[in-house]
Amino acid sequence: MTSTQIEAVEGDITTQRVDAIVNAANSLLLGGGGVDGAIHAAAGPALLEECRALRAGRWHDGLPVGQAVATGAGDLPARWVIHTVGPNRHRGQTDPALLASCFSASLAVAQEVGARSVAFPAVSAGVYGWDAGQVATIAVETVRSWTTQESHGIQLVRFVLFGRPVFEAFQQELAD
Ligand code: AR6
Repeated sequence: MTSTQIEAVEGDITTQRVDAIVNAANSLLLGGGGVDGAIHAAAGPALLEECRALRAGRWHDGLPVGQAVATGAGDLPARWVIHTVGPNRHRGQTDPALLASCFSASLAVAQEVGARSVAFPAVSAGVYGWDAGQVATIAVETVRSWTTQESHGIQLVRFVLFGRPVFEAFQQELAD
């Protein structure tokens, strides 16, 4: 089994030179605000086209919370975008297992497509209203446990955080 480096950086996920970046999408998969908007803006129309195709096919009714699906990455330096839908606290989605599932399902998809390096944003820590510290705890625990229990070829998981407080929450969690 590959041993995985897990790290946190402060920055913009759209510029990351990794195989796959994870998008904190919504179930409709057609773009939105936050990191989703930034990824679609940087990737260009090819990404939206692929997302529309997913909605026309398997994910006709939308991607459920906690699941993940890959597309190409359009104009981004990454090769794949892995879309996941975080739980929305404003809709009463407060189960930590749903958020953990976003990270484990995204890693499983990364493994399926053959990505060796994956960047994650702080899924659900923005519009969906989760506390950044709680997201950091769940994200780091889930990635650590998935990468030590599953058979995979993922060498690097990088959390890419927007803003100092979120970055520090992840740094602290990784130091424990
Ligand atoms: N790079 C890295 N992180 C970013 C970037 C970026 N370019 N831009 C924002 N963030 P959010 P959610 C951070 O709201 O809470 C969208 O409209 C942001 O500061 O993007 O899962 C979707 O379409 C925060 O720390 O995602 C959904 O409707 C983190 O990314 C909904 O928002 C997540 O914030 C999803 O909400």
